[in-house]
Amino acid sequence: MMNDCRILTIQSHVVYGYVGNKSATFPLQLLGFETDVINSVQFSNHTEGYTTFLGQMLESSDLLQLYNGLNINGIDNYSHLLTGYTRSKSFLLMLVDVCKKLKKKNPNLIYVCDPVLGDDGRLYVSDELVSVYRDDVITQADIITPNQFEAELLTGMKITSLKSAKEVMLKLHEKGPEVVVISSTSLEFSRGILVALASTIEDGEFKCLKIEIPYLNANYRGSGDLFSALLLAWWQRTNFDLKTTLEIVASTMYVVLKNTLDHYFKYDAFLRRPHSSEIELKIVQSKKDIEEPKIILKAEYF
Ligand code: PXL
Repeated sequence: MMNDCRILTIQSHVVYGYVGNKSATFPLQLLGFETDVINSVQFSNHTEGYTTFLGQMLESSDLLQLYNGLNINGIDNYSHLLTGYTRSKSFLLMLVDVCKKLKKKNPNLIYVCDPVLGDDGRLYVSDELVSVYRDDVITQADIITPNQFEAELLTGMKITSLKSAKEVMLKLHEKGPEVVVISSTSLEFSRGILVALASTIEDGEFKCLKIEIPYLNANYRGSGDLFSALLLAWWQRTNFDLKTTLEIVASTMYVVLKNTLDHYFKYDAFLRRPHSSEIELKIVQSKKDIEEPKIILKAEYF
């Protein structure tokens, strides 16, 4: 089954650090997936918290050219498509086109889309992307992984309780995705806990899960990209068991973030807030935890 899997991941590349494809590729390979990579940008480092970032962006016409090369050679047969942070509207629209072409070639292709728009009430892409994700992108997606802010933007609804979260998730399902995962909500923030939520519609039945993840306070970047890659991998590896998938993904995330923070404190005894360059995800060092995860966090239906 796994032998038939080949993923196309279209995300950022950074020279230093771990966001986008740098965060997703190694874990996907460790978990046994053939992983084909298109870098939507190549930057020196991620865009938050460094003095600058320099590099190149792939144009939408470049993306089409890469797709055409695969297509002409007949090597455009993918079981999964994974996309994340995208900066321009034209690139995002081309991504939708490529997705449709790949789905035509393989109608069973699973498209996992992280609709990256912002966090904590702040957009970090242009606001013209909101309607493109809402109307063009997530209608093609099989699995989406918005955070709370993104889920609210995509539905125009607020999440203030588990009940309102359910309504938001149902509205997102109505747009097409079979699986909706809200990768973090602030519902239990006062207790120092991030709550992730996941839902499916199975034989007409709407099923919702929640999992509590202890909050590790640091300004990580790329954790959402690791989350969506792990979700793709474990959804497939568990043969589409959402509860086990959520438990493994949340447990792995917690351990990788903990390893990252522990590594920082090992080398800096002053307990100042780490600079972005000091808190890049420790993905390589977490190899064993990614390959052989232990379920330390349990999900519950609600
Ligand atoms: O999804 C995180 C991400 C991806 N790509 C680039 C980024 C970031 C977060 O800062 O800067 C280029």
